Amino acid sequence: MSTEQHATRRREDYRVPEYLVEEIRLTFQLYAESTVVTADTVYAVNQQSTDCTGRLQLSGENMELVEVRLDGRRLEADEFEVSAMDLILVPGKDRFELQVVTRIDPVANTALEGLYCSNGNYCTQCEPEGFRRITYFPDRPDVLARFTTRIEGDRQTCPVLLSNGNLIESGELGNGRHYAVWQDPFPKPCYLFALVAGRLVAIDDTFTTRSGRDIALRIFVEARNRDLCDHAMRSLKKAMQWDEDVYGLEYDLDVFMIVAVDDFNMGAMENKGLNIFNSRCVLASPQSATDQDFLGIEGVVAHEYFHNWTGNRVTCRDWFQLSLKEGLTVFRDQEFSSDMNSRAVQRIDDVQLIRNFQFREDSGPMAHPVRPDAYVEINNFYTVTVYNKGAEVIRMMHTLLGAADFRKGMDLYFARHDGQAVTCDDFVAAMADASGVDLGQFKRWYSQAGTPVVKVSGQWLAEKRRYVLRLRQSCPATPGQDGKEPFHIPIAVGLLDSRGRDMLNGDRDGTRVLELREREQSFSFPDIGEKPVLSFLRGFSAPVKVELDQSREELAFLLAHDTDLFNRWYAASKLSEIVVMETVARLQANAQPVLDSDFVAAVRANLQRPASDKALLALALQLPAETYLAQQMDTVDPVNLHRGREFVRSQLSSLLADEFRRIYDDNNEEGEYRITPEAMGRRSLKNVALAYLMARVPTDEEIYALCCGQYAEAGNMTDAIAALSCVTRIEGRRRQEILHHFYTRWQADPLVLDKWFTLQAVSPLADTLAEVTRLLANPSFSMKNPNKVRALIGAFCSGNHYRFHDVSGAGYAFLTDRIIELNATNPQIAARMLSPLTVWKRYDPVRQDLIRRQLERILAVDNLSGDVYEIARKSLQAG
Ligand code: B3K
Ligand code: ZN
Repeated sequence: MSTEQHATRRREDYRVPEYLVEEIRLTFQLYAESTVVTADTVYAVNQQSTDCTGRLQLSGENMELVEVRLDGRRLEADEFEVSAMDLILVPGKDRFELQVVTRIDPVANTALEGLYCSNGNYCTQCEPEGFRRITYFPDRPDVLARFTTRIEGDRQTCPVLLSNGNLIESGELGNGRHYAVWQDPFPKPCYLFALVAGRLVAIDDTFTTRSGRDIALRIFVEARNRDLCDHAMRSLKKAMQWDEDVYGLEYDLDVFMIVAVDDFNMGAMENKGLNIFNSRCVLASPQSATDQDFLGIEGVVAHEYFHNWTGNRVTCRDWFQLSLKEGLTVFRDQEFSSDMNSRAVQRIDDVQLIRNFQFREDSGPMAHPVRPDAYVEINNFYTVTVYNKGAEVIRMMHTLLGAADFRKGMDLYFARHDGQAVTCDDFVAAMADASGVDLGQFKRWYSQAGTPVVKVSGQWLAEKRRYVLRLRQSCPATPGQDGKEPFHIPIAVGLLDSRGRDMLNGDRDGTRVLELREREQSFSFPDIGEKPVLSFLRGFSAPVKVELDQSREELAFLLAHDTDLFNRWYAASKLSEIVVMETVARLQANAQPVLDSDFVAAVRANLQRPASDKALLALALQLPAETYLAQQMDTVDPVNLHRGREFVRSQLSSLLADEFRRIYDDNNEEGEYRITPEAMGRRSLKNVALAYLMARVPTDEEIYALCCGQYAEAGNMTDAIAALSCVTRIEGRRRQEILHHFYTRWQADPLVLDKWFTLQAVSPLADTLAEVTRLLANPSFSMKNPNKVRALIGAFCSGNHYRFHDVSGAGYAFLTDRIIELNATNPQIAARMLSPLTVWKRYDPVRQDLIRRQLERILAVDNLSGDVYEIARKSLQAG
């Protein structure tokens, strides 16, 4: 397909809309393959607009236009222009009502944007540009309208008919059909519109707001899932309470609804008053969900709920401002989860995501600023940069302003912009105005892509009793941005004395926040009477890479003593990184690998120390992921990387077998299953110990039996999956038996089967690709279901670095075949799957060549979607 069809949109081209919408009344006559949508819309010229073309341009895609009426008069074919992407007419008046009738086919809609069917139920996904697949409309977030929605459907197959707002009418239509009318009093952009119809049951609860209003809470699921909603409901109520307590924000409608559907492109969607969720982010029981699933559900339910204020009441002016709502809402859900669970564990998880994925994105061909300047397909910009780096940007403002002034900034933001569509500049202005802090330079975080590097050197001047810290910042070039201006970076530091006590009395318990603004800057600390150990970037106070020469002794000291729990983990992770990379280097030089005995001693000491926080110990014991370590190599060598990491794992396993066994036994008591931070921490420590015990080469028979016993007796999914995951890494008959057992036990539960697919896809065994290929034909697998695609194909290609990058190139060809297939059915998912191929320049010439050829094969496909085109094209251009 030619480049013109994939036009680039630019932030600088923004124009205010020429027409605004006062109200829209929608009528849906639902039929599986031929749904008729009548949209009656009142338009008025926007007084703010300086454009006076007189043309009304409405977006529309993938539907049949039945008729158009202007103030009741049916327009002739020559009175409007209709193309594959829009409908244009000249209304000739400043205020008018337009009726547009369209016909759509929800069953054929495999892209899962607009109105589609999932398991026989109707649902919608309109963000960012799905509403244009329902009717012709100004599908942009700065056109806010009051919506009234009438749904007509079959009573038998669609007893439940839902849309945004409040139910104002319902009744019978004859012929076995019925209707419901919903009205949303809050003006909203069309991306927040939602409709759900189907055979669903509701789980009900209520929440009383602090001003005393009773809100009806309802979670809709298929009847078979009725018992799996308690955790989601509890999470919702906690989120509602938290938003009142921390931000003073109350819910605004009388009812809040969540619907779970199986086929969904992402996690969930914050439609006003009617959130639609991937069932993966709602359904849970101890038997079928892991601790991570429970935490994930709590976080996503909260995230979507928090959008009601940050996203819905105050929305984005245009899609370049996506981080306005996403970065802020991710920050809010992270803080919520920190308050509900362990703050340090939450921070480590969030930072791992940044380091493993966002840093990688920032160093590849798709690198873009938190507020991008241009895109071909906006769906490609729902990224870890916009979401998670965006959240780090908000977090840095929180650090610079302090909690109290940050809250003042939020209050001012809502006071100024409630009911408006605004920009990231508006948000920062509210923060700056409320606090008096100058955030001018800080705003570069929104406009400059790439991960800044901070080079650190510290010196203790004994005779002056002074410690001096020299910092130098730089940022590598990214596509379209060669030179970068210095960032305003909050750097939290501590200095520890030889007994591990904080020497600074900073604003936060021995922590001082330095503000690095220049390319080079020195900071001086008086009254430092002994040589301190530097604890740098506490809590990961900025999303930067740190270059700091710290000896193993210093890292081991920090691991044992740092008062900042995050930095204890960081020291552990840095220490393991050094040791694994050393092993990899020896393997590359064909030298015999040896494990550093000081490292073993540090790990042993860590295991012997009384663990106050078991979850933290479990995290500190885990070696960095191969995808993270790969980023530390000049030329990635997947084979030696894997072997080196496995060598360290198996050595630790045999050298510390007794310690791991003791930890396992001490933490194996499983009474009634609880999802408290303590219980989760205990399970994760026990299961990390099990994984180490099972990493011994050759496998210890007694341990193998222990592991199989844990699988057979597990009363919860966390323990079952942990054991199964160890077993799937070891070849043999028992592996097949136990996998078969799991499949048979859970055949009827698609979410649990996703785990089964993933475990096989991430196995390091040699025939994994052959197994993954066979699994494509498993009756429980479907290319139409995004969860299955992610669980099997995504897990192999993004989660199995070693086998995916096999030098035969078979993994690359496999992925390319799948992408080409998905391009025709679900372009959004196809484009997501491309990500492991984008970083091809980081590999050796042989692999580079193999990947490049696959990218070229993708670009040669007829009818290539804009989604896939943009990523494949940018990846190749980087070459
Ligand atoms: N806002 C939605 C994401 C929509 C993605 C469209 N490709 C979910 C969320 O971030 O809350
Ligand atoms: Zn969001």
